[in-house]
Amino acid sequence: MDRRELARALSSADSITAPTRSFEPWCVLGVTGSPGVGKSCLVERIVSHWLDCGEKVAILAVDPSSPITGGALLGDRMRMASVDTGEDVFFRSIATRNVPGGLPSRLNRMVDLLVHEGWTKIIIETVGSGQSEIRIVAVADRLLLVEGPGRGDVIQAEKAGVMELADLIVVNKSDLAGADKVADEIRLSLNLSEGESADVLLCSAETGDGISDMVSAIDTLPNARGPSIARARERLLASHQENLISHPQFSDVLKGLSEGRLSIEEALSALHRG
Ligand SMILES: Nc1nc2c(ncn2[C@@H]2O[C@H](COP(=O)(O)OP(=O)(O)OP(=O)(O)O)[C@@H](O)[C@H]2O)c(=O)[nH]1
Ligand SMILES: [Mg+2]
Repeated sequence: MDRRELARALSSADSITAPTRSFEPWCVLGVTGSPGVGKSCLVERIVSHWLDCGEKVAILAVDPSSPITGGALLGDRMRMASVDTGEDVFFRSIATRNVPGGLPSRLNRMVDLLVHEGWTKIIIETVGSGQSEIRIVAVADRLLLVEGPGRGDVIQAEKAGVMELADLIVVNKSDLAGADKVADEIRLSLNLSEGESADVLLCSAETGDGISDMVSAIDTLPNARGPSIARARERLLASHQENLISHPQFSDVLKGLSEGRLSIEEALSALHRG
């Protein structure tokens, strides 16, 4: 499949029939964090490390929050990089609009196709820490949470449960004041939670400080960490929800429920049949 065929196949993900990928070796890195923390800049750094190691890297940017910092710029940079590196980078941005409840399974199929087509590392970048973003990143084998100084949304990420899912947390923009403090706060709140917690590293996508440590931390993460349970849970919930939504009777049952003809129990049992 050439790049154009691949792009076309990815855009009709429902018809993808690639075999389910195996989980060894790991290949999908999820990158999440609030808008503007530097996810795309970090992704670019990670990509260039991996290219040096001979990987073929595909990047799926889910709903880049801003066309300037998120989608277009990264896309252009990646296209430029691919010219230098013999077409070993593939970039695609994906809108979450009009995919009610169905994005995680769609992403899964896209990843299966990319792996089948010989891409050895896939990065999924997504903004934010809400429930739907958690579902999206639960597709990934490893999850990087990016924070930044002076943002005050550390607590927010914690609330939404992203910290629990993350395998590694990096505080980017370590060249700016306040990054150390944010890292300390995160470590503190992780210490309060149960179980083995993720490492917290400082780095700067701007200066390159800490980047190679971050990449080797990603590459050498132990496979069976606590968060994989949390992530399995998200995967399970996402596919359960998708099964409900894609049930042929879904809209009828919804109508019955809204008109009071069905109770919740009746609605659920109707959707569990067939
Ligand atoms: N000082 C400093 N600025 C950075 C660093 N990393 C990224 N930036 C800047 O932060 C801004 C946002 O960077 P992006 O990589 O686009 O951030 P993002 O998280 O991908 O943003 P969205 O995709 O829009 O959510 C850009 O202006 C970058 O130049 C860093 O390490 N230090
Ligand atoms: Mg971005």
